[in-house]
Parts: sequence; structure tokens; C-alpha cells
Amino acid sequence: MIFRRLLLLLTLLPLLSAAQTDKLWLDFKTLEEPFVFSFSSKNATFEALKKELYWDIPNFYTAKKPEKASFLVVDNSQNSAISGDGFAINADEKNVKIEAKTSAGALYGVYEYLRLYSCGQKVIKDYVSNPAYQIRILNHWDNPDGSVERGYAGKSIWFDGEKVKFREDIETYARANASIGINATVIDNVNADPKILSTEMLQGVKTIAEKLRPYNIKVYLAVNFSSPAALGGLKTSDPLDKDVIDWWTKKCKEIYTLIPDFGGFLVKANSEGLPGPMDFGRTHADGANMLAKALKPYGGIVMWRAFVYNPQGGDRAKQAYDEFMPLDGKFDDNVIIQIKNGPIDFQPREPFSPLFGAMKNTQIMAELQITQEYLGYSDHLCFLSTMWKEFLDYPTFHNGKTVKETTLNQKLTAFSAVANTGTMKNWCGYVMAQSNWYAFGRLAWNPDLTSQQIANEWINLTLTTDKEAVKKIENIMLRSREAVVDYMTPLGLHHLMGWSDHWGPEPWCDIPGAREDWMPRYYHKAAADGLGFDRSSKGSNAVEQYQEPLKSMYDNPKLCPKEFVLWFHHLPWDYTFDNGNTLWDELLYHYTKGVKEVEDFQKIWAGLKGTVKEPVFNEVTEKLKVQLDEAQWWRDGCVQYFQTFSKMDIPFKPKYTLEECKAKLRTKAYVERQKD
Ligand code: BDP
Repeated sequence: MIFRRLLLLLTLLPLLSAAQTDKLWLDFKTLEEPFVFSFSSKNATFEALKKELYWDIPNFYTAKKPEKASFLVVDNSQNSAISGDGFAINADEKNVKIEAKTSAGALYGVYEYLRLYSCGQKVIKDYVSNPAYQIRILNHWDNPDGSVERGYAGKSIWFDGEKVKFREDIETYARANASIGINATVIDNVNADPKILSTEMLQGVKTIAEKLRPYNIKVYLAVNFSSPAALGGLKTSDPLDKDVIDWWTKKCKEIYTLIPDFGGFLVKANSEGLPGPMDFGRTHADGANMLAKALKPYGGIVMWRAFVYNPQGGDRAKQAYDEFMPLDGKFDDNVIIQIKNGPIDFQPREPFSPLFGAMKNTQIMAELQITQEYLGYSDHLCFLSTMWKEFLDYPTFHNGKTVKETTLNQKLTAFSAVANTGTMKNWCGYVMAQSNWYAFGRLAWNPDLTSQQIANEWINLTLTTDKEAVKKIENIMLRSREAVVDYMTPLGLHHLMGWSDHWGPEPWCDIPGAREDWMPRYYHKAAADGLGFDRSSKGSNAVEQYQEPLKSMYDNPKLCPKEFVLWFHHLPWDYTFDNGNTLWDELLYHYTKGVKEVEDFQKIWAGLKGTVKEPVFNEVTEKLKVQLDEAQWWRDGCVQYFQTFSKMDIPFKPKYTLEECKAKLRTKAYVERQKD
């Protein structure tokens, strides 16, 4: 087994480096018209913007008077339809006008024009676009030692050997982000190392900020709550202690002296063993507000995470709500609570976290995950836009608002996601994984875009402009996330993966002495009497945290959407659904369907030979083989393990026996995959 996987890996590596996708989606078409350019400003952002337009253009920047220019970019527009860093575009074959009110807006307008132009649209009339969320931010889980938590694309792009050392082509990162409107980045892991705030590190962070500034990207840092003690040598990190307050105040002054446009802090506190205000008998609000006050004079903000749970706390899905709801309204106005999309942890499918909509007097933001920690790493084709749209569009029934509306209707708005970048040449470890970074940025700018539209743009910019091929790839991408849900965790199952690496299936996992709520068995509760976690009013009562009519709907297995039925209910194996299928039938149907979908993706992809660049064609072909194999592994492992309880028939011949599934997990091939 080990050899098979290593062999697969060895065939894949040369292809990965050969696939010329390190330019991401920035391979814009060269402008053909003999444009004469004029720009309203001279600053670093305009220099960046000019570079984008500079490819082989004759007469570049020769217009003495703006009236003579045929390509005009202004950042002093009076157009009242433009707001924030938005822009307006008017263009035909000969004249292009991009208007904005800020230099960043002008930059975004140019990228939008290049995108439309590259996708074949040259005539554009009164096209106005304004950003939905103010802060559109990536969270890198990069450590100063150069490793990346849950990274599947090599090492850190920011750090190495306990020092700041960024990728030489970091400008590509900046351009890629700016081209999709991302304007902020947290460069270090939420499991923050106190040394990130050392003076030496901050000097390095300053050099990163300088690289990103022309592209309107602000740097933020994830900080460790016990930094005053761990780094500053104080006796405590109690947020109400005068010396602690003083320490943070001085630290902020130091940071802003180096980086005047520094964004602020991201904090994971009292979660998974990290320190926090509760260690000192204080609340999340005490901790967040103390930091917020230190940042306030400089315009900085605190993003305080709601990803918290403790071992004795009962149903893990309920804990964030239980801990944060009593604090609603107690946070300062430069604090925003960062909430993962679901109540557990970036599973292939979760209901939305009940905090969305419920926290009415607190600013909140969503945290998504681009890196595919629970969705097949950078090996599975899984276009996440459909998952994120599903999340954003859930009705919370709080004041009739969707999740999206609950996060947009406040003074400070933000949208974040855990990045999937690394030192691999192609940044994400898989060309198809680049599409998720792209999709996140596009949705942060405009959550009303459809997944089809986003896929279409990305394919045109990255893979091919062949119309038939675009349609076929779009089709695969749009089906891909549901396929992953089907072969990993259908019907609301969750947390069945390998317990520490989060790779492959391990529903049978049993680690003596480990936390119960990290064990898959805690989540699926498979037994002779059935399957699923009872979160109904008869069980943990997690349904209580949702607003009516969701609460009653989720509480009743007959009304509960099938995709969540085992999230909220423990059902007997012979439970019968409306379509006449038993739970066992449905389970087999979904696991089998997921695998069939991947087989179908392979067939469709095989038909694309010649329409996408050869290295990309080969890369996806090879990765789909891995994906199919792992989908079969998931299906066979889960179904045969559940059969030990259900004692019901499996009407197909599994590829792997249960023992083989278990053995496969113990290979360490995933470690190899993380190497550059
Ligand atoms: C989990 C990851 C873990 C992170 C944690 C978090 O497995 O590595 O530290 O989330 O978000 O998904 O803090």
C-alpha cells in the first residue's frame, strides 16, 4: 500500500512542477489597441496598476492631457454610484475609462477590466462595482519555523528558520489578491507564537507590509494572549492588570511606528489549549476590549475568534454559542467576532453556526477555510464556492436575514478564510485548488455572484477559453463539492476523518486517553441501534440555538433536511425516508454516488485533451486518479465499518477490505505530499 501511494506521488511530482500555473489567474490577455494612457495620480498603487497594463503596449503613458487619452484611469471620480474602493468602467474597442474614488479602487477597476477583456468582453457600459465587505482577509496558518498548519502546498510563504523570509515572487501573491479584491492578510498562525511580536520579527513584518502596500493589502498579526508574560517577562497576562495593559499599549506603538497602516490582531483564546482571559477569571470581552483599546488610537481592530470548546462542555456543537451569547453587546466597536461557518469545524457540510443572526449587538464576521483540511487536501478537486454560497444564503430567520445579511448589516464588515498557499511553485499544490482562493476573493467582494459565474471566469483566465471545454470544466467544478460530501460524510455525518492528520476515513478511531470530543465515534455514535448524533430536544438540544422555524424543523427527522439528518438525529438503521429508502439504503446510495461522480469527472476530463495546456491536463488527470482511489477508500472504510453495527448487506464489491482501509491510513504518504 505504501509503495503504491509513493509510486503515485513520484509520478505526480514532476508534473506538478511542470504545470505552468504559477502565474495563478493572472495570465491576462495583452491589450491590442494602440491606447494612449493617462492616470490621475502618481503613487505606489498607480505604479502597480501601470505595470499590469504595460505588457507590450505602444505609446504607453504619453498623453499630455487626459482628454487625449484613450485609456484613462482616475481616482478622483465624482460618480456618486461609486462607494469605498469601488469603481466604474466604460469601454469600447478604442476608449477605456476606469473611474474610482481611491487609488485602490482604480487598481481594482483595472483588474476587472483586464478580467472582462480576457474573457472576451470589450464593450462595457456604465459598469459599477463596489465591494460588499470592507475587510476581505486571508488567514495564513504559517509558523515562524516555516511550517504551515494544515498546509498542503509546501512550506510557509512568509517565514523560515524563525525569521521572516518571504517568497521571492511574493509580488505575484500581492497581484493575485488585488486582482480579486483581497485587501488584508494575517500572515501567522492563529495558534500564535509569542515571538511574532518580538522586535526582530516586527522588523521583518514591516518588509512584508512594504511589499503588499502598493496593492492595498494590509498586514495583520495573530497574537498569543499570553505574550506579555511569555515574551515580555511579566508575571501575568491578565487583561485587567495595569502592567499588561501598558505592555500591549507600548507594543502597539512599536508596531505602528514600523507599520503605520497595520490592520490589527486576530486572536484565538481559551481554545484548544491556548491561553486567554478566562485563565484569569475574565471574559472574552475583557480580553478583546483590552486589546481593542490599545489598537484604537491607530485605527486598528481586533478579530476575536469564536472557535472555542472545552473538554467538559457537553455537545461541542453548542459551545461557541453558549460561551458568546451572554457577551452579546459587550464588545468595543473595533472588535469583530470571527465565527467559523459551521458550529464544529470546517466539515464538508455543516449547518451554519447559530451565532449568525443571534448575536444582534455585536459585530460578527465569517471564517471559511480555503485549505482543504477536511476535503481531501490539495489532492481532491473540490470547488468550494458552492459550499460558501450555500452558507451565505442560509436564512437565519433572525429578523428575516440570511447569514450574508447578518454579516453585512453593521459598521465594520469583514469576510475571512484560511489560505491554501505554500512554497510550491503553483502556490496551492493543485491548479484546481487555486480556484478556491479565487472564489473566496470574488465572493468577499460580491457575495451575490453565482458559483457558475466565478468558475467560468476562473477557467477562462487559468485553463482555457475554448467554449465547450469551459462548459465541461464548469460542470465538474459545480458538482465537485457535493461529490466530496457524498463519499466522505453524507446525510449530516461529520468528523469521521483520520483523527490527527484529518486525512482519509477513520470512523473506527479509538485513542486511549485522547479527548472524547476529538474522536470520530463521539460524532457518529454508530451502534446496533443506529447512527447519528442526537441534537434534538430529546438529545443535546442543540436545535434550541436556532431560531424558529428552523428549530422545529431540525428537531423533527421527518422535516429536517436530509443533508443534516444525522447531524441532528440518531436514527435506526431501518429508519425509512419518504422515498422508501432505509437509512442503510440511503447511506450506501450516497457513498456510491460520490465515487461514481469522480469516475464521471475522470471521463469528462479525459475528453478535454488538447483543449487545456498539456501539463495542466496531465496534472488534473493524475490528481483525479488519486481522488478516485481515496473516494473508494472513504466509501469502503465507512460503509464496512458501519456494517459491523447495522449487520445489513453491502450490494457491491468494495475495492478495499476494512483491514486494508485501516492499514492505508497508517501510511505516511501525506507527509511526503507536504514536501516542496
Ligand atoms: C482546526 C484545525 C487546527 C486549528 C483549529 C483552529 O485542525 O489545526 O488550529 O481548527 O481553527 O480545524 O483554531
